[in-house]
Amino acid sequence: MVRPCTNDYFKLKTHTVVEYLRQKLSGNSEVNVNDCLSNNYFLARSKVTVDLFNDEVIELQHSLTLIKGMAANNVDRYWRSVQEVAQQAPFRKMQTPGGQMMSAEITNCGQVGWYSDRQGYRYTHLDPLTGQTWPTMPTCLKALAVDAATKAGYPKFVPDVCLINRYSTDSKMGLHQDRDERDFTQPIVSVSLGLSANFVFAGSQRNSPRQNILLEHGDVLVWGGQLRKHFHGISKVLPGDDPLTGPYRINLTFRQAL
Ligand SMILES: O=C(O)CCC(=O)C(=O)O
Repeated sequence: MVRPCTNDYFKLKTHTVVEYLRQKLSGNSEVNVNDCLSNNYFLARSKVTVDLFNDEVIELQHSLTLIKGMAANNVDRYWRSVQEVAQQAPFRKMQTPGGQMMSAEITNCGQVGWYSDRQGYRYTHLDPLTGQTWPTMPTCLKALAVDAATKAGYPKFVPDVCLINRYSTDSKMGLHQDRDERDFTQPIVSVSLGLSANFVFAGSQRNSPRQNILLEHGDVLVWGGQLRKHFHGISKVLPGDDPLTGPYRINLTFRQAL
């Protein structure tokens, strides 16, 4: 079902203005009204559909799809699974090849895990911290990623890794490309839980024009196709105390790496 244009426009406009005010009030000095207005314009031009499961599927650009609140439904199961993974493979800070510490804490589940240290960015079969294989990807998390990818037009996506980022409110993630995978025809599926964040989506160059996308609890963002290697990052996590995750934002990034 495609919603009538005027409703979409009104709803998205209201949403954007409310979020702008929320970000301002919570001290996000980086947010500016032009970003919000252009985001609003951009959103107003997006195609919004509501599928059979009542998920709101917003095509922000061709190959960049936001599924609002999709993960909020079974979130207790997802959250339990994240905690079980973290018991076996604890969150830890990783180093960039250049020697800087990343500010988000990271773990993984799946056939491989994404890892970074002075030797470079790569996928490993064993967790260097524990010496064990990475925990198996929980079935419910894999199913969520496959469903989201299918809704976004990638029915063949089978993730073999889920990178889990844990952000406190002073964590960020600089603009980067995901390019350690073998098959760039497969998309990225990114799930947000807990505190909201400003996700920055740029182009094929680091200095390409940027789009700010507010990611809230339960949102799932999928990108692929021509945008698969576009630069992206997290500029700000909004302060708060989330009922599920407390002072953290959790991001689950599913990829087909092998
Ligand atoms: O936290 C996010 O939403 C983005 C994470 C990300 O870009 C990554 O892990 O490569």
